[in-house]
Amino acid sequence: MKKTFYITTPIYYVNDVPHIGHAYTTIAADVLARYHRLRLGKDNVFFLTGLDEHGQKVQQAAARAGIAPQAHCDRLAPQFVNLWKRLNISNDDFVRTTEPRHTWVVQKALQQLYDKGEIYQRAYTGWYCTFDERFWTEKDVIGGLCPECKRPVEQLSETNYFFRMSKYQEWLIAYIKQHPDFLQPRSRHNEVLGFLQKPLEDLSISRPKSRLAWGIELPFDPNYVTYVWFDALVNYISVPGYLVDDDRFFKWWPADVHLIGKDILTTHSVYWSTMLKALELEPPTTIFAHGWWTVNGEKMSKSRGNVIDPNAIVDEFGVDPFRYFLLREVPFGQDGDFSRETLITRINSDLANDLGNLLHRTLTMIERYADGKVPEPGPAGNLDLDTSLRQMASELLPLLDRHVAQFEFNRALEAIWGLVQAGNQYIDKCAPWVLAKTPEDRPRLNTVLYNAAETLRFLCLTLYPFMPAAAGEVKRQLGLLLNFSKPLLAHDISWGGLLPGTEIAKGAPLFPRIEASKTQGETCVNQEEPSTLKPPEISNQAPEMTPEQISVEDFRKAVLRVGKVIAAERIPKSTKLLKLQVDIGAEQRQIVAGIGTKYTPEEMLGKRIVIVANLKPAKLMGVESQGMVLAAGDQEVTALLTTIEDVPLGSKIK
Ligand code: ME8
Repeated sequence: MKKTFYITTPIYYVNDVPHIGHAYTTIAADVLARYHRLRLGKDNVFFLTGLDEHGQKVQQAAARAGIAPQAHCDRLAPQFVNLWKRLNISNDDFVRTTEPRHTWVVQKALQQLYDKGEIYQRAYTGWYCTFDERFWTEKDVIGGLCPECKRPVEQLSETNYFFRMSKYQEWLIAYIKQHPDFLQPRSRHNEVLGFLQKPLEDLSISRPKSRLAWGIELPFDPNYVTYVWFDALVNYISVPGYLVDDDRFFKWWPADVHLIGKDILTTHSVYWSTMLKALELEPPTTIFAHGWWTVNGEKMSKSRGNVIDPNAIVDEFGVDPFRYFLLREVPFGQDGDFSRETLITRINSDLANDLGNLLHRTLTMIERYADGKVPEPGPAGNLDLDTSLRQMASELLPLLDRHVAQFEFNRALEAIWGLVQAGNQYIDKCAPWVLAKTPEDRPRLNTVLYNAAETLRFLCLTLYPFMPAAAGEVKRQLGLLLNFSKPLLAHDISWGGLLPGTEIAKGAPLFPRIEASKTQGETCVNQEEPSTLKPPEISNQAPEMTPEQISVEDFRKAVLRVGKVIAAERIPKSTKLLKLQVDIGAEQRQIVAGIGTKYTPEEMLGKRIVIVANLKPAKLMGVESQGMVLAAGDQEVTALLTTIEDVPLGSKIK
């Protein structure tokens, strides 16, 4: 493994506030940075993000706001800085391209290239797209529109400075072919090679001040400013110390990963690589272009009014659910669609039901059965169960190393959730609540509790890069002594690292369930509002209720939830009664049900049922029942109620 890791995000334009797309790239980069800090230590990782403050887009946005470009940048920059703080982004530096430490390097690099004859001046006539800030040739333009953004282009004749990009075309093709990991995912590698089949032109790297004043002045001609892309790309070398501090610079360069969206693949793979070649610097190891987010199936745009503000999502759902969703929902190279419904489903099923439940039930049992301290494990009784859990935990980190190296965040999270589910199943199968009843089973109970807690320790470690706040909370509640900024040592990642006697501090549920019904309820209210609603006096004519009818309000008083039977046994001396332990997501219920003539305890195990969850607890044959199972049958039970679809445990029935 390489000793250092340098990762960058694009530097975003300050023409508007950040949105979910910017958050996506930055969160992904943060996960990689945190992951590598866990493996290499914090001093060997450098994570850079920042802002692209020059160019036409920013100048126009400032003009719209009626203020000077620099004032506009100063006004918007905190929106990015604050959002990254809120999203727990652990960047090591934050560059703004108007800073002297950057502009100085841009000018030096330009001068070097000019002195070497890599930059020359010539008159040029072409089709200019203001939005993309670039010229197109006659053959590129279709019907007077920019081939990229489909906006109208205008013919411009200008004398500009050009970088001899064309002379590196053959070199670049060969380099890409020889370095299959340079452009990722594979589809992007092919895309760029396809693009390079057409002759590459030289790149205009200047804009006359008469047309655009907001930029870095060319060091060799005060009538021009630098083209915004030439300026912006240089941030990747200016910040680590190019031409300023060789030791620092070559500690980091070549960058390991430039993480970008697929929209800026050409500028990075073609412009940047050839610029670096001309500067006699190595290209970055990998440029990874991820996919594009749409919202409810539509392109995000201000005019559609569907731009997702990450702050609003965080206000409503929290930081870690947002981070988790973005990386879990869609394979990293592919496009994805954002909707509240899918976000809520993920939160309820993966976070509240699976992970939250594992933590909650483990800590509850350690509190209840072991005085709130992680017990000393007894001898392993049921060896197969214990061994497979232990093996799965021990193999998790090497597996994650592979997924993370391939940018497979969704598969990494799937692998982590494999262990979450294994932990829950382990508890279901070992049934600590049954072991707790017999003093002879105490050693086995201790082993089971220890193993569940140790599984959570592995989860805490591996979840940290993805959900740092949640991992911090698991660490606190489990009483773990972990330092996430130090590289993991062998004993951290070997089974048995959790110290018996560790005092736990159970807290509030890690991820409260989101009541989807609340959102739907609000929508319903809106649907009833139109003028077709009957005026109030007509409601007086509503038919009277018959004695056996109840109002919808009466029905809503019953809270019905989906649960899963995780343990079942007969109640001694009763043929009819079964005692069930039912998992309803955020909690577990003991329910005594009169279904013993129809079902055996074994048949009930794992069954998905529906319970009345707000029934006053009652005792049946001396055993407490905290709910009621819904069943069909006039006299005898003939069938239990379940759901057709596999819904998250705890889902409400309406
Ligand atoms: O292009 N889905 O800045 P920019 C996914 N300043 N990612 C998205 C997205 C979406 N819908 N929208 C934006 C620039 N992004 C230049 C970069 S780098 C030297 C200069 C993300 O503000 C994605 O990473 O337009 C994309 O590449 C980037 O924001 C573009 O940000």
